[in-house]
Amino acid sequence: MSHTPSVAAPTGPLHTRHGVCNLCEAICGLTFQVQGDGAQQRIVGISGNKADPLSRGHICPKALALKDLHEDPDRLRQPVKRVTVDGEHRWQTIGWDEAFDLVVEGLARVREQHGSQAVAVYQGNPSIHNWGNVTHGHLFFGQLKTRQRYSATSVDQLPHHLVSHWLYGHQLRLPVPDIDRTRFMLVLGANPMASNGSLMTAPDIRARFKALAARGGKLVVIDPRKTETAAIADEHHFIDPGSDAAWLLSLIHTLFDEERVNPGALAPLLDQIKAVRDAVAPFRPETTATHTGIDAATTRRLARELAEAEGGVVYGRMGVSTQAHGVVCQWAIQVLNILTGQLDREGGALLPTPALNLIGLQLMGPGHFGAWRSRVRGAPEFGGELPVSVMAEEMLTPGRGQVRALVTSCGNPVLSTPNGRQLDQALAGLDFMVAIDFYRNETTRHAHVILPPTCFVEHDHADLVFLHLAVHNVARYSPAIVPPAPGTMHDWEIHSELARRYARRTWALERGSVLQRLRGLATRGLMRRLSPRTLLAVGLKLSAKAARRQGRPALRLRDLLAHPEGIDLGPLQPSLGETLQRARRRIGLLPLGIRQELPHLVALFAGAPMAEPAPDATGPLKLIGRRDVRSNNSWLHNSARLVSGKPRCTLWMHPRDAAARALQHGQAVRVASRVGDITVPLHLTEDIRPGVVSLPHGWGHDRPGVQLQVAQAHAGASLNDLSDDHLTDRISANAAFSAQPVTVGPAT
Ligand SMILES: Nc1nc2c(c(=O)[nH]1)N[C@H]1C(S)=C(S)[C@@H](COP(=O)(O)OP(=O)(O)OC[C@H]3O[C@@H](n4cnc5c(=O)[nH]c(N)nc54)[C@H](O)[C@@H]3O)O[C@H]1N2
Ligand SMILES: Nc1nc2c(c(=O)[nH]1)N[C@H]1C(S)=C(S)[C@@H](COP(=O)(O)OP(=O)(O)OC[C@H]3O[C@@H](n4cnc5c(=O)[nH]c(N)nc54)[C@H](O)[C@@H]3O)O[C@H]1N2
Ligand code: SF4
Ligand SMILES: [Mo]
Repeated sequence: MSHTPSVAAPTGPLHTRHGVCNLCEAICGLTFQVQGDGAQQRIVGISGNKADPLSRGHICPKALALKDLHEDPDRLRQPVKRVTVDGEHRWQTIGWDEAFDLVVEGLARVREQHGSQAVAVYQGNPSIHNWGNVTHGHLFFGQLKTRQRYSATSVDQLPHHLVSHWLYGHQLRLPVPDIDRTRFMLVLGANPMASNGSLMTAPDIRARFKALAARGGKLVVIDPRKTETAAIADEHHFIDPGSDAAWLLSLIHTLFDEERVNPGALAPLLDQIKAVRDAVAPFRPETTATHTGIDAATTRRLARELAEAEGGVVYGRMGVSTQAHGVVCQWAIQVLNILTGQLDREGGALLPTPALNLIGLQLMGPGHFGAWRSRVRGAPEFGGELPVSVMAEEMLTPGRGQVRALVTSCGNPVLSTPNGRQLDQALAGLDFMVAIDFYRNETTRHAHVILPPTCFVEHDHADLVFLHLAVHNVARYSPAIVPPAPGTMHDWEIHSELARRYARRTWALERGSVLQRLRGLATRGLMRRLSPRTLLAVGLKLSAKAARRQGRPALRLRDLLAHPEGIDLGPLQPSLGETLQRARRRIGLLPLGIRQELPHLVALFAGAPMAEPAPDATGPLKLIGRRDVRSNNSWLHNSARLVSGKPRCTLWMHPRDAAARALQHGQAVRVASRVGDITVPLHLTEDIRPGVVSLPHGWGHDRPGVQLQVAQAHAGASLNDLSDDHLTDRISANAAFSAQPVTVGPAT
C-alpha cells in the first residue's frame, strides 16, 4: 500500500476556523483554513492565531502534523481485531458493536477467573491533552476496580505532584514561573526551547525569554548539555547528571550560611525552617562542587542572585524529575522559592487561577502516597497509581494477583517506559489486551482489539488541566475543525459505551448493596449522556462564586463560544497564601519522606570529594535524554514532514570520550546497559559534558506488526530498550532516566 493521503483534492468554499493545537502543553491558538462542505471538508492551511491571548500567534512545525494525522492512511478509523492464522497475526476490521462485545467479554472473563487485580490500565500522555479522556475516562476505568493502574505520570512529573501534595496539600497546586514578569530565572533539567515548556504552559517561549532579557532580567541554565535553551541564556553551567539534589541543597545551605532567608508574605504559614537549616548543614557548596561540577563561588553567587531578585524563580523539569533523587530535587526547588520569598509573589512562582478549577470543584483529589504497594517489588502508589517501572514484572511474575489483561489508552509504553523489551515480552504473554488508540504502534500491536477514537481536529476541545499551569490566565473553548468521518467515535463516547456494557456484564460481580449498585448505574447512565461540552457548561456555572470572590468575571459557555480565540483573564496573581489560610493549612517545610532520605544524600554527596575521571577513561558513561522540536514523544514520526532531513536518533558524545574509545563521528555504535543494547549513529559535539551521552526517546519503530509506514522507514532505536526498570527515584519510584550507566563501543 502506498502512503498517500486518503482525501481527494480540495474543492468548494473556503472556511476560516479557530482552534488550538493540543499536541504539547503550550496549547497554541491556531487558525485553520478548511475547504469544502459536509464530509468532504479538508484542512488546507494552519497558522498561528495572533488574537490568542496566550500564544499570540505562535506555532511550531508540529502543528502541521494535525493535518497529517487527520489524513494519515495508517490511522485507524474502524475497530480492528487480531486473529491468528497459521501462527501468523492478521488484523481484521470489525464493527463497533462486535468490538465492544469482544472487549467487555475478554475483560470480564479474566476478572471472573483471576479477580479484578488481574486487569491493569495504562493511560498515556494524551489522556490529559484530550479533554474527553479527562471528563469520561474514569467512568470505565473506575469500574474495573483494580489497583493495577499506571500512567505516563511515573515516567515524568510524579515528583512534582508528590511534593505539592506534601507542601501545599494538593497534587495539582503546582506553582509556575511568572515568566512574563520575572527578573531572574534559574532553569534546571528543562529545555523549553525544544519542548515548548512543561508544567509551565508558555507558548512562544523564545519571545518570553527575549522580553526577560529586554527588561534587564537574567536566565541561567543548569544542564549536562548545552541545550537550545542554554544557547540563549545569560549563563549555562554543565552539571554532572543526577547530582542536582546536592547542588540545590548547597543553594539552600548558602541562604542560611549567608543569612539570606527571607520568606516574605508566606512567613506566618511556615513550619520547620530550623529543621531545614540543620538538614542542609552538611551540603557546603565547597563540599558538593566535586560531585556536581559547579564551583562553590558560582553556587554561592547564584543563591544570592535568587535571594536578591525583585521577582525571581527556580524552575526544574524532566531532567531533575526523572532521576534517582527526583523528589528531593523538586522539594528543594520549592524550598528555595519559599525561603527567598519568591513563592506566591509577582515575578516569582505563582498558582494560575483557571476559570474552571479542578481543585476548587473537587474534581481532582489532593493525592495520597503509599496507601498500598505493588505486589512484586513493593513500590508505593501515588494518587491511586503504581509506578509504571513495575508494570512488566507484575505481568511476568506468577502468583496470586498476577496481571493477565491490560487496557491502554493514549499510550505507547513499549517505547516510553523503562526496559521496553521486557514489557514487549510481557504484553505478548497476556490473556487479553485492548487499546484505545488510532495507531497500531509498538504497544497496541499486542492488543486483541483496538478501538480507534477520532483525532484532534475532529472533536471540540477545552483545556481542563493545562490552564492550571499556564503563565497567563485565559479561558478557551474550540469547536471541532472538521466533522468526524461517518461511523467514528470520540474517546469520551468509547469510554461511555464501555462503561455501560461492562456494568451490565459484570453486574453479578459487583459488591455493595443493590441500592448502591443501582446508584452507580444511574450515575454512569447520566454521565454518558453528558458530553464534555455540557460538563464544561455546568463546571463554569459552579465556578461562578469562586470567580467573583477572586474578582474575575463569572464566565458562561456562551462567552467562550463568542470568543473562539480565547478570553484574556489577566496575569497571574498571588493566591496560594490566601488559599492555604482559607483551608487552615500550614506549610511543613521538611516532610518525613525528605527527612528520612537526606542521610543517604549526605553519604553520597557530602563526604569525601569524588576522584576526577582520567581524560582517557573508557568506563561507563552517563546516559541522558533529549527532545527535538519536531518530535512528540513516540507518536508523530508517521508525519513525513516531521521526520525528513538527517536522522535525529543519534548518540551525542563529547570528542574526548570518543577519542578515548577510538570512535569517529558518524559511525554506528553499540550502546549497552544492564537491560539491553541498541545500535545508533554517533554524533560528536562539545555541547555535552564529558562523561555524558545523550539519546532522544520515542524511536525504535522497526518492530514487526506495526502499521506506521513513514515511521518504519525512519525507525531509529528505542532509548528505553536501554533504560533500566530498576533505576527509579528512591522515594516515589518514578523512572530515573538520567545518569543511567551505559558502555559505548563500535557496532559489530
Ligand atoms: N527515556 C525516556 N523515556 C521517556 C521520556 C524521556 O524523556 N526519556 N519522556 C516521558 C514522558 S515525559 C512522557 S509524557 C511519556 C509519554 O509516553 P506515552 O504516553 O506512553 O506515549 P506517547 O508517545 O505520548 O504515545 C501517545 C499515544 O497516544 C495516541 N493518541 C494520541 N492522541 C490520542 C487521543 O486523542 N486519543 C487516544 N485514545 N489516543 C491518542 C497516539 O497514537 C500514541 O499511540 O514518555 C516518557 N518516556
Ligand atoms: N518537541 C517536543 N516537545 C515536547 C515533547 C517532545 O517529545 N517533543 N514532550 C512533551 C512532554 S510529554 C514533556 S513532559 C515535556 C518535557 O519538557 P522538558 O523537561 O523541558 O524537556 P526535556 O527536553 O526532556 O528537558 C530535559 C532537560 O534535562 C536535561 N537533563 C538530563 N539529565 C539531567 C540532570 O541530571 N540534571 C540536569 N540539570 N539536567 C538534566 C536534558 O539535557 C534536557 O535538556 O516536553 C513536552 N514537549
Ligand atoms: S508549541 Fe507546537 S506542538 Fe506545542 S501546542 Fe504549539 S503548535 Fe502545538
Ligand atoms: Mo511528559
